Amino acid sequence: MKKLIILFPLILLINLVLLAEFSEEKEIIRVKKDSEVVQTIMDMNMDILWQKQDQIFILAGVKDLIKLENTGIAYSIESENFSGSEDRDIFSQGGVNGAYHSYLELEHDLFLLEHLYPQLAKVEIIGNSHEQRHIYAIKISDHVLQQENEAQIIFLGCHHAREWISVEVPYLLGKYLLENYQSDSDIKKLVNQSEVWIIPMVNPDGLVYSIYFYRYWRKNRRNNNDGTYGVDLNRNYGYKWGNDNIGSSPDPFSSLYRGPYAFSEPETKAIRDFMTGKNFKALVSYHNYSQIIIYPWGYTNKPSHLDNLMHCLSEKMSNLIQGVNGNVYGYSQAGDSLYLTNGDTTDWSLGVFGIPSFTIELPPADILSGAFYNSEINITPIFQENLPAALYLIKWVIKHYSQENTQDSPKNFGQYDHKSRDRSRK
Ligand code: 0X9
Ligand code: CA
Ligand code: ZN
Repeated sequence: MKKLIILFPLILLINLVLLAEFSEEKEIIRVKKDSEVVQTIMDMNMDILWQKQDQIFILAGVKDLIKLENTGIAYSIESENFSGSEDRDIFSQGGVNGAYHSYLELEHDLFLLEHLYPQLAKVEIIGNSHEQRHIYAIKISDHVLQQENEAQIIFLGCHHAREWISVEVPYLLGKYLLENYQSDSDIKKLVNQSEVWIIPMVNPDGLVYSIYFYRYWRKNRRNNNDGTYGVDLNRNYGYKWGNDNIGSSPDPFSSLYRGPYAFSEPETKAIRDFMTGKNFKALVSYHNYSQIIIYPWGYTNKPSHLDNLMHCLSEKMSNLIQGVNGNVYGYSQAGDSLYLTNGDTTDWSLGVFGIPSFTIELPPADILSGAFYNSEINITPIFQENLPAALYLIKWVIKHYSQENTQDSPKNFGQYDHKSRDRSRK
């Protein structure tokens, strides 16, 4: 009996340790969708992967499963059905994550670009992650070492660790501009008249963790000192941060944990300080998956003062993307269609700098087509289909902000101002 009494707390302790140990392993679960279930899941801020018809697929940790059990919502574990062949594919071409960039490979390749194109490319370290990895930016412009009065635009990738394709698209954009500068007069003109800044890997610690330990990791690797790790960097920006708990969580365990305060993370702080010293005129943040272009606001479904402009630019980009491989990328205001969130990059860049800002959710379209996985052979076509849209936006910032157009104040967007559109049309 005595033994049992000692044993009980011990078992409890072991269980707690095990729970903490495994708290980062998550399962893909499926629940039947009805309005009550949806509400419960939203309230719990669970990591929704995909919904269709009467089904919702969720990435759920131990704590989520316990909560679900308590609510009595029935679920089935589906993880095995999604450990797809795409995953095995990615290791086929060597390197730690196949043809995708690891942190060290990106570092190497960025410095290689600088080495090959010293007149046009300059690598900068804009900050360090929790685990002391560098956050790299590459500037692409003529007279790259000088600060000229040119239109600046920024492309970001990999806020979320598991979204590997979001590193490749901005990196390949930079490489393309450099490699085609001499031979393509249009590219030369773009590069000469603008400063393109690319930060392909905002979350290096998370990416490393996703490669070596847990493919579905989303957040950074802050030690939350309660057995959990990570802040969702796309909930940690300082505009309407923590506005409510819809799509953003105060719970460190959650995949959508927004951190203890706005810009608590070295990674988001690096972006903030970097952008504050510049004069960017547009921002694109690449994510995946969904094939959709979304623009602020995300914290509310009310339209912003740039709603018409961002709608028009998204429409144009969507058409350009579709023109390449026929893939359809939808577009709309984030809070209007996808889901409400707060503290994301684009709400901050619109809210603080007043610039058109876009989240481009790269392929695949849905979880059945691979969710966070894109086969290595799709890296190039995904980049290619996104190239004309990126070039279009670079052209747009040049057109609207070149010295010849200095009379254009950021609040006067000419044609876009007068276009009124029907917001109910989708
Ligand atoms: O939830 C996000 O951070 C983004 N989607 S993802 O699946 N890549 O995680 C979308 C952010 C879009 N912005 C807002 N909805 N505010
Ligand atoms: Ca220049
Ligand atoms: Zn993302």
